[in-house]
Amino acid sequence: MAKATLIVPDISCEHCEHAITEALTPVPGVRTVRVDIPAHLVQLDYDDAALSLDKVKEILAEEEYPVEAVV
Ligand SMILES: [Cu+2]
Repeated sequence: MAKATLIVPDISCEHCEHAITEALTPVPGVRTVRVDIPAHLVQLDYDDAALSLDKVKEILAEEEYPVEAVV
């Protein structure tokens, strides 16, 4: 298990939260997704044996929420 916090500047409202949650929750290896709208963050618990952060970034970029940084 691993945790990551992704900075996603384009998160602005509940629509964004919903879109990101819907995009990531079904991905194999994702355990929990939490979106912090005012902080523009996605907090992820995931299985790093099954899923890479590069894949997560790719999925978010496809949803038009590019990841600025991982902290
Ligand atoms: Cu939004």
